[in-house]
Amino acid sequence: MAVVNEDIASIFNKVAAFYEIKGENPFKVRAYRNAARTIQNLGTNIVDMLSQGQDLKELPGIGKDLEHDIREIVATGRLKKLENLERSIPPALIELLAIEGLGPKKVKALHERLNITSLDDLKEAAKSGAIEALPGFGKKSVEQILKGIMLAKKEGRRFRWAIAELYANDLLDYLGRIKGIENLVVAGSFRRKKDTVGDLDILATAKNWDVITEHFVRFDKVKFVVSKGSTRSTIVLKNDLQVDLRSVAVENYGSALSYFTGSKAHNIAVRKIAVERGLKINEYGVFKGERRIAGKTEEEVYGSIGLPYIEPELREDRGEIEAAGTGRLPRLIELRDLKGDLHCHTTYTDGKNTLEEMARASLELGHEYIAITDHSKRLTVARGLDEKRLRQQIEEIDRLNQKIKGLTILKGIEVDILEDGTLDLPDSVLKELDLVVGAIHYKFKLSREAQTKRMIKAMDNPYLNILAHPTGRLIGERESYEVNIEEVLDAARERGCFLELNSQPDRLDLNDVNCRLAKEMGIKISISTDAHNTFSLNYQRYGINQARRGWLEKADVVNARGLDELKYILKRR
Ligand code: DGT
Ligand code: CA
Ligand code: CA
Repeated sequence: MAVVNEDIASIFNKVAAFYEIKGENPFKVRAYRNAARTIQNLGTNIVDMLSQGQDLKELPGIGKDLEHDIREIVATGRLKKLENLERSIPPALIELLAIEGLGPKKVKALHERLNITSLDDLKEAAKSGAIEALPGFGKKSVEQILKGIMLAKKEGRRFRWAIAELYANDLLDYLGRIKGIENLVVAGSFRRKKDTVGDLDILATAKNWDVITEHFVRFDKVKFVVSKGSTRSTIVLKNDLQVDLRSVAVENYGSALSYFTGSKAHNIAVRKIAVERGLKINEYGVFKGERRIAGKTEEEVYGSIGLPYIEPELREDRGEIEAAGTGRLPRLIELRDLKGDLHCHTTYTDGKNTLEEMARASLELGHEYIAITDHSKRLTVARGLDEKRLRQQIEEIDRLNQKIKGLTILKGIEVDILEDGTLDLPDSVLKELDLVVGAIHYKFKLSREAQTKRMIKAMDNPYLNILAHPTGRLIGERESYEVNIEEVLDAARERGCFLELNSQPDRLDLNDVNCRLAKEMGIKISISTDAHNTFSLNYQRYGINQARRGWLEKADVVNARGLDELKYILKRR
């Protein structure tokens, strides 16, 4: 049974919680919790990293001991340390520990004095007044506990697309091996490549449906089975991701796929057109009165209402149906259109691979060029480059460009945008570079006005080519900063500046909607990885997903140009 990141994270979270209840050193508790978070958000399988011989200690917060634990989990699926801890504490207490406002001391007290071992016990005791009567608890903490219970039970957690993909691939692999499966596909927001997904909607056609269902509910990452039926089953995975599996008849496959791909708004708009044409569309097909006229493929379904096939990424009812009707659908950018990467880091700053390793990995991906854009000096935690070290890097790039054939390494920098909008390095150095990427790494909380001004001021510098991760969001962790994005886009267009679509799975910034806006305003986008190691040079595919959702075509993308053309457009003014 393959261990996934979520298994490791979940074990570490448990260790942290048990330590906490036992009153262990808070340092140890934090170390495990941080490690769990790092692993959960990784977007790369730890098992793959190990099999590729990568050093886990390069990951933030993973030291020698934690690496040792991870290797134990990967090798055995278990952690002895946790099992020893588990024997010493009632496991139900962990659930209580997750309630906001309930620390380990209180959980212990509730358990010992009121014998509370579940959320339901807790709720009952809170309502009956039993908790309020305990020393150390009052009206306020009871209120807080009740709110905490609600939060704990609240659904609505969403998963980054890249995380969902790990599980989706696993499931497809697993189900795909069953004899009798015909079609098998993940529909829903996953197929539309939305940046986050609420759950996975798997659609399958098969003759022996019972066998499939039995296999499905026995998937090794199942936490619990919600329902098991003849046409639909639902499970919740260990990481709390819900998965629906639906069976459809093979002749309905197209209409079911189109229905369950959504979005709901798109479906509604499609059905409206059907009604205008005297047709009815549902998951079972397209009907004219009682007669079924289409439904085997999605092309058939769209064709029945006079439309060409619409790519799933566009199905958000954002004008795609009108565009399809008038033959104006975009020809969406594809991964293979990208000729290089314009944002990455090396061991000169906080990258994990050397300049040469990054270059060779890029060559291997079939790139024509890669721009090295390490951090600038203000970012001291990343050992940002000052003039002197940047010049050393430039020299190394010159040497490597002689040595490595078939790839051009471009000289760049990810220069910090200072609080007043000036750049962290003088123009005299910037002008020697092939391109300058500018980014904000501090003072995220400026007023909307000040932040907008800061970015525009940065673009006033004629050497700034690309504004990196322009809104600063971290999916599920940090909102975008307050900024007037229309004003920033306007200023970018006036100044001949480009914006980045950062492909890190937790950034995807600009997002789909803003990419579309940029395109409509005539601003070009750089789909780059911000890779800090050779592996994440592969992340461009996540950026491509969002670019496609943002209607981008080849012509809208800076790094879909060949080297000569790129160099030409990088010369501002
Ligand atoms: P999610 O899971 O929140 O990321 O978003 P979706 O789009 O995957 O939504 P989900 O899982 O609730 O449903 C999957 C698809 O099923 C959805 O995209 C369209 C279709 N669907 C679900 N409910 C309805 C509905 O009430 N009406 C219509 N027309 N379609 C629906
Ligand atoms: Ca879904
Ligand atoms: Ca669903």
